[in-house]
Amino acid sequence: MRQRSSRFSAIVLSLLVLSILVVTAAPAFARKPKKRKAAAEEAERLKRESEARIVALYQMAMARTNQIATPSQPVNGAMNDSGASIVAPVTPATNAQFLADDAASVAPVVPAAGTLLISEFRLRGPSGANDEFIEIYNNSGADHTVAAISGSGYAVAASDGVVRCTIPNATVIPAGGHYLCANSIAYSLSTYATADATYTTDIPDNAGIALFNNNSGGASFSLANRFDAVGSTSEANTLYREGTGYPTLTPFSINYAFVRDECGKSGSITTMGPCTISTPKDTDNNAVDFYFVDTNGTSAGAGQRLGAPGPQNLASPIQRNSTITAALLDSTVSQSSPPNRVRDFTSVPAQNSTFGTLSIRRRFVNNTGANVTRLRFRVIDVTTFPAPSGFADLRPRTAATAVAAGINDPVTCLATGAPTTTPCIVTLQGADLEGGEGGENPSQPNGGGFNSSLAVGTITLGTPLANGASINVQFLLGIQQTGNFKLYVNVEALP
Ligand SMILES: [Ca+2]
Ligand SMILES: [Ca+2]
Ligand SMILES: [Ca+2]
Repeated sequence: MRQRSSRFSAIVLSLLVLSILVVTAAPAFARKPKKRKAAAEEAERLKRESEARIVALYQMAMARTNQIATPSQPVNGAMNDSGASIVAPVTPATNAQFLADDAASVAPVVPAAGTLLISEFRLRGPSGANDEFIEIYNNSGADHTVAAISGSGYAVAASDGVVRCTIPNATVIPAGGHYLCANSIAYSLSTYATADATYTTDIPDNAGIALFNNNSGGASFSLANRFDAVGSTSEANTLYREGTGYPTLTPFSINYAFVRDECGKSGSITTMGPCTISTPKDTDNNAVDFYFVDTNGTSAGAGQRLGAPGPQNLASPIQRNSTITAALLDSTVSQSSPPNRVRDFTSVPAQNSTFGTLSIRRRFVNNTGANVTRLRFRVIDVTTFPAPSGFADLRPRTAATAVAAGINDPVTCLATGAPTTTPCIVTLQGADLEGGEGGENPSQPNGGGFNSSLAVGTITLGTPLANGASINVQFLLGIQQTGNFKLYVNVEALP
């Protein structure tokens, strides 16, 4: 086996931002001043709502051991929000100047396929065959109010045609937000995210599932009425899968999930370079849109990579890459140098750090325009188990609070330093692997991986991060194998 020195070097961190601004125009009503004012207010509201999500990703690292590289070239790449579309609200016809033929039928508004997606699911878990959840994601770019074409809501159904969950009419799923459906008999991740709706009828392993714009069932469960579907290659009913389906899974009761790709590399451990997306991918081909993760890096027939389930519900933090931005802790030195990155060679095998750790430090700025009451980061791309030789095997861990001295960055010092002028000392909050240590769920005894989340526990409703304020965060990565590495995260925050 090749001997590796464990000196990480060369690094890159670039913050890539591409913003897309889409403005929808509201109809102008010119009859009366009062109506003009209302129209102007409506136009402003629509404009605000339709500011498209800006996509930002951090290239946190790409490093090589065994050599000290010169400061790396930033890896640049365009980002695009390929899954999003802007849906303008339907304007009520209350300002019509005359009435059309009363007898004319009005076609019902049928929500389009892709507006809502099944973004993550599993049909079994550590608590057995009923340890199931199905996560729905609002991909429309605007808040979505549930309005079924028939029945009392939208339906999550399995390929037996039986409704498992109804998302009730009038439910508002925020733009980029989620809705969580789970089997209450054995769902084991309620400490991570409680279900918004529950059911008790098991869904068989590898069966297809779909989301429809009604819960009437029968002929109303049709392709035309379907938002999205995901099933395995062994699912016979094409209504309940997209493409040929994901590879059939050997059923083990492990802590697994199928997760929609949010980076654009379909869960590849070895594909380096920037992510091309940062929201769930939907090419209507389950096999490439989803990848398999579990907390032991198990090979169960549908791909193998260390990671964790991450169910999200109506109250979960929402991706805020565009408004919570990252900066180097100290921009006067390279991103591969302390205090921006610190390599510790101390071997601690019991903490998944046989070859030591890598600490990555960043300052995050709240530009959301409001208090942030919850902040966490989701790993959407990482080199981890089972990384082949030449690629680092990284295990995101819970980081402790730390202090960094000798900061010469005037912005960091002004925002967070003591004193507020250079040189200053700053405190770093440790990003906490959600689940993982301490018997939490999902337990990640091997450390985190794909789809794991890391929280900043000091930001709460009672102690929010004010608009314009900064917080310094330390990410800690255990190293089980040295080599080239990458780490991309999405910012998730409330509100
Ligand atoms: Ca099941
Ligand atoms: Ca789809
Ligand atoms: Ca999720």
